[in-house]
Order: sequence, then C-alpha cells, then structure tokens
Amino acid sequence: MSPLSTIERETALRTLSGWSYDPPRRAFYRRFSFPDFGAAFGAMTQIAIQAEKADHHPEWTNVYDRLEIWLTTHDAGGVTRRDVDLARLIDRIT
Ligand code: H2B
Repeated sequence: MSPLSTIERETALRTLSGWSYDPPRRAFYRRFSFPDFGAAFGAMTQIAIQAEKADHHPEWTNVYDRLEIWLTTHDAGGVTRRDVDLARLIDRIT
C-alpha cells in the first residue's frame, strides 16, 4: 500500500473531525479530552479492540484525561487509506 498524496490527504482530512497532518511524523494527529481517566481509558480500550481487528494500530499517548493519537502506516512510511479508515472508526467511538 502506498502513502496518500498531499491532495488525497487533504481531501480525506475534510471528511474527518479534528484531525490534522503532522509532517515530522508523517501522520494524522488528533488530541482528545475526556472527563477523567476512566473515560479516556474506556475509549482507548474500544479503539484497541477495533485496531486489533483491523490489524492496524495507533501511536498514542495518554496522560490522565488526555489522549493524543497519531495514525500512520509504518509499512508504507506515511498516511494510507488504512489510517483514514482507522480515524473514521475512532471518530465514531469518541
Ligand atoms: N499498524 C500500523 N499503524 N502500521 C503498520 O504498518 C502496521 C500496523 N502493520 N499494524 C501491521 C500491524 C503489520 O506489522 C502486521 C504484521 O500485519
């Protein structure tokens, strides 16, 4: 699978909510805030289950009620359709 072009990335970002492109990481990025740690970890658990099913996994960091996610396809060295699909799935969960 090859990475999306700049145009394809920008088109995809317009169909998502709150995501942007992080050039140094060649990834889609979004920051989430939850009411507390339990809510953040609950969302992470749901995302993890779906990511495992899809065999496509997020890069993320969690600090208490805050969650930051980067989506990139390691095998392709950039954002692919699989990242767009995972972003859409995360948007449905959160
Ligand atoms: N997740 C992400 N984000 N990028 C990948 O290239 C990737 C993955 N590759 N999950 C998958 C697993 C691959 O390593 C396995 C063997 O299918």
